Amino acid sequence: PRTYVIYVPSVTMSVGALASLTAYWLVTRRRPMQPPCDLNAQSIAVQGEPNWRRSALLKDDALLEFYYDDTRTAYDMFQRGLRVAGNGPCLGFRKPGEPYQWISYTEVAEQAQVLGSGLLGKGCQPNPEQFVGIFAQNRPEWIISELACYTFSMAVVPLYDTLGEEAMVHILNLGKAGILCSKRWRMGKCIYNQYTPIPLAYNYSLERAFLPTLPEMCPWGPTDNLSLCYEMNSCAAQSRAVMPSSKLNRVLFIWPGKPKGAMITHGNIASNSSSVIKILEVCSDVSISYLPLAHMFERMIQVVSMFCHGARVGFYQGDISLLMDDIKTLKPTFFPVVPRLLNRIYDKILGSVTSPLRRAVLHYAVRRKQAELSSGVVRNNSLWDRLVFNRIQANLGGNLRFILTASAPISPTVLSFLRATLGCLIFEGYGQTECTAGCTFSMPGDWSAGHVGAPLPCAMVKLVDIPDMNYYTKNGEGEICIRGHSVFRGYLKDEEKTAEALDSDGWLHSGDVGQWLLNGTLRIIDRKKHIFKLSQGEYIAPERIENVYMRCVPVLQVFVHGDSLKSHLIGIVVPDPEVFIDWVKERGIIGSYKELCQHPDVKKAVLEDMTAVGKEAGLKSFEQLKDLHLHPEMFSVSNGLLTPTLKSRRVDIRRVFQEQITNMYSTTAI
Ligand SMILES: *[C@@H]1O[C@H](CO)[C@@H](O)[C@H](O)[C@H]1NC(C)=O
Ligand SMILES: *[C@@H]1O[C@H](CO)[C@@H](O)[C@H](O)[C@H]1NC(C)=O
Ligand SMILES: *[C@@H]1O[C@H](CO)[C@@H](O)[C@H](O)[C@H]1NC(C)=O
Ligand SMILES: *[C@@H]1O[C@H](CO)[C@@H](O)[C@H](O)[C@H]1NC(C)=O
Ligand SMILES: CC(=O)N[C@H]1CO[C@H](CO)[C@@H](O)[C@@H]1O
Repeated sequence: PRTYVIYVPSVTMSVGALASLTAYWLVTRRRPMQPPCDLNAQSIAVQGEPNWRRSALLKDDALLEFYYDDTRTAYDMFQRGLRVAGNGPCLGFRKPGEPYQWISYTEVAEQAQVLGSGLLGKGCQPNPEQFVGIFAQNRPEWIISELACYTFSMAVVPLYDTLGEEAMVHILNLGKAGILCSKRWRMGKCIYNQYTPIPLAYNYSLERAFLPTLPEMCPWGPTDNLSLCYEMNSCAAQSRAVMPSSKLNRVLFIWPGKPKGAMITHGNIASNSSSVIKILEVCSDVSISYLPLAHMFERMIQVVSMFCHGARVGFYQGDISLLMDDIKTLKPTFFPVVPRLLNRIYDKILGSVTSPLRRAVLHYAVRRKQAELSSGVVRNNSLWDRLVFNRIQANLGGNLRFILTASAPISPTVLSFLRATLGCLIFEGYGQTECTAGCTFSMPGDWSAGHVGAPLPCAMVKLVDIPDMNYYTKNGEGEICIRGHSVFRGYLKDEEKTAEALDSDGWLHSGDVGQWLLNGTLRIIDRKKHIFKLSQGEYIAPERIENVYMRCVPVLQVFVHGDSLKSHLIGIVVPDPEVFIDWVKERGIIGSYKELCQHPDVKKAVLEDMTAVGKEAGLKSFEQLKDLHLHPEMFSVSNGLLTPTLKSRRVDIRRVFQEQITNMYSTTAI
């Protein structure tokens, strides 16, 4: 199910054929999409400050707080969907090889109320100080549990296993949370054993809690007496009146890898999502849920464009290798993605075209479509779609209207290629949990790549100088700071970290370095804290890795480099002149210091030694260098590669070794 088949018939054109094709083109050519604002001026300077900008979609400096007057919380948004769709399908799930089954909006709302009443019966308090952890895979029950909390003003703490046990227990303890946990998750048991102030439901199978199979026992459907529903139903003797969350009530999100709970309010959610609604001005009707619900990005997409409009969300079967099959069955119109997945689709498409002729046709077709795109035409019914691309589109269900990519940068090549081949709108967003996932978003009609669009209407973006790194706002570069309705309220019970992230004027300091482009869009150019993500989403702290490698005998200095477009690390190593020649001699190679630095076998020996040391020190495989360049000259203050405090000037090292870095990435297999 995961192979992409590309069908490229050889095209022989007679004059007659050309004429009929031209006629066909005239009929099917779509009018270019009208962008919502001038694409050469997508953001506007605030108070005459060119580095402080807001969306060009706003009339003035007043930021957008909500879109519909009656939807100021995530609860309101669901209620709006309920009014629009009523008994229409809301949440979908499927068993292997079967079609999707749907739970309606009405059922979801009822189940949420029963579950919420049950939580109260179990001792939870109906107020925003009550936290409820949800620890399960993406499933309808996740959404129902979440809505149950919002129905009674409780705060939700999404948990996921890569957070680590310690972080989870820490956060749960901070909030004395109740916890709803799926039995299937191994980690659930550990958490349950360590942490039990309000053990809500470990022994109940969240998986099967609500499936409508035994209506006489419980109308919303348990299948056995250990089911959550049964338990909740008996606790909830009678269902309680709803006490919905208010705008300022919290929803907690945990910062990946660190035990910090970001306090997001319902107002934050309403603002970010309304911004996106405002930009898209489209309402999509089927989406697939497979990205972890504990990540803000995925949560927002669902609350937002989906529930608020009464749309459907289908869940994958829980196995990422079956995702493509789920997509083909569900035929989503909206597909939220992370760049890694788009990269995989791109590789698959290219990999499936082996003959040179087909490849030439594919590339030619892509260029034709890209030319159309640059004039604003997005379609899937051009001649080239018929000939080449519709087969590819069919593998993604054939109904896609738009794709949203976020969470890491995507390579412009991949983005432009897929915009052409998939024939649907692909938007790129930039943001982080602390600003409710969204900060900037690419404008419809702007199909250029290499930037992350303009500020969303709910927030302003300002750049500030970073003298250490040579970024100055006078050059249009600096740290990206965000202020507005989508910015969070701080970290839970952690004033110090909160003060680091939020300054006294309410600006969130993102740690990313950005650059304003002339047309008012933002480009991400660097990272302030020396932490970055690899393309598979792993966080890398290069200095920690460098400290490990410094223990290697032949290594004097080392610089670890990675890139969020790449999946592995490479390095620049300065060998220790004192020991290097002897160390290499022991391995049977003789030469001068400079010669040895160029010797491929020497490089291999150094890399092996470093890998062994790294392994011993507990570096994970993705934290190990996969290639390196041996450099015979020390990094020093005088050659500008060290700071006066003898720290690496990372930006400068990267610049000086750009050529070697590019070479290493082009030769190391991934
Ligand atoms: C859960 O089940 C285990 C054994 O299966 C039992 O020891 C424990 O008391 C149960 N917990 C609750 C809350 O029912
Ligand atoms: C649950 O079901 C089992 C067998 O299906 C039965 O033995 C047990 O008594 C039931 N427990 C309750 C509380 O109904
Ligand atoms: C083209 O896109 C529309 C939605 O915009 C969709 O309904 C249709 O099925 C798509 N066609 C193909 C061949 O993908
Ligand atoms: C905006 O500017 C960038 C950088 O100059 C460019 O790559 C991009 O194509 C521009 N976008 C539009 C829509 O002109
Ligand atoms: C779609 C959504 O609701 N949240 C978005 C907020 O904005 C950013 C774009 O900047 C998106 O990436 C988020 O998904």
